[in-house]
Amino acid sequence: MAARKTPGTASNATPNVSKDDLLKYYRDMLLIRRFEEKAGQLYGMGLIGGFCHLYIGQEAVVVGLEAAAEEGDKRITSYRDHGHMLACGMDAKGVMAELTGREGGYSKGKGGSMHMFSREKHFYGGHGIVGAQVPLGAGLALADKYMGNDRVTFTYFGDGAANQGQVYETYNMAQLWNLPVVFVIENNQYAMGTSVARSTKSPSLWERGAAYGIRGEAVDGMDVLAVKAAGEKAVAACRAGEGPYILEMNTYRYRGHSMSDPAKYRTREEVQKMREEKDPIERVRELLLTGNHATDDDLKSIDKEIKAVVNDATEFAKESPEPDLSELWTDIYA
Ligand SMILES: Cc1ncc(C[n+]2csc(CCOP(=O)(O)OP(=O)(O)O)c2C)c(N)n1
Ligand SMILES: [Mg+2]
Repeated sequence: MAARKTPGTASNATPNVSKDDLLKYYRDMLLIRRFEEKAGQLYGMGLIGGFCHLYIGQEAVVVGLEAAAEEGDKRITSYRDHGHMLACGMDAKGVMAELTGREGGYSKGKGGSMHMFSREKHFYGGHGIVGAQVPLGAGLALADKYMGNDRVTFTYFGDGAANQGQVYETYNMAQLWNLPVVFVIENNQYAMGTSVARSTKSPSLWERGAAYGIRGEAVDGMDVLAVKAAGEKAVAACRAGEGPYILEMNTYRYRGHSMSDPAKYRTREEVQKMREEKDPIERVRELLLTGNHATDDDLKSIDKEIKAVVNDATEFAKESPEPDLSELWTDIYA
């Protein structure tokens, strides 16, 4: 068995990539980073209630996989979901307004951080129960198989969720029925305050698929190009009718588990080292600069553009009213 992979361990050769693609990945990752920083600030100011799980540090995973996706492909994830929404093209305004509980939000201000959906972008949430989205993701893939199209579902879950029984029940059915689902394990090394080393006996999570005959691989989840290359391989297998595929993304979250995490289970130095040595946005920035694809000034103007998008989203959210009290009686099963 392969040794446990640390975040940032290379697993794929760098694929050829165009200047426009690099600029797009840079923009998309930066949008997530700046949006999440703003969400953290608004939470601190009391403008966001309930739970709020930031995605900062993990941006290359969704941006790389969205680069491997096609129109009509589906995605479903956990509560750490704002990055997934932005990466699949959902509007920053609607996401921010939902975080702040406003009428203009994706769930009319009644869902909050963990409960947003977009039929248009094929984004199926946003799930607060750890692992619950895994069988649902296989169900989405079953629907596509039943309809006879060649769509693929990306089903994201964490290293903590990967120890749940329902994940393995799902693996069994997905392989048995040959479902077009890419299981994406976002191994950010921690489940709340519990490190993978403390919770997990087997050295790599993707290899557990072998018990069901499911192929997979570990990927440097801090490298958007490696993520995209692995995503393309997985998606091609699914579209060719070869059944499910597991991608274990070795990544890292810089912030606490949620906004109320005192982070006593790891050192500041550990986080600092990851930020300095493996940051996914810095990596693309370097490629853009050293490849002479962009100048410092070009990147500064992209930064400005992204800040404006996030500020507009914040203004939109603040100006959007809270839902009317009568909304308490709508959109419910009763
Ligand atoms: C069934 C269930 N058990 C426990 C919790 C509380 N809980 C929320 S997140 C979490 C950790 C999950 O970690 P991981 O799967 O690694 O995802 P990450 O938060 O790192 O993205 C736990 C135990 C929950 N929401 N649902
Ligand atoms: Mg985790």
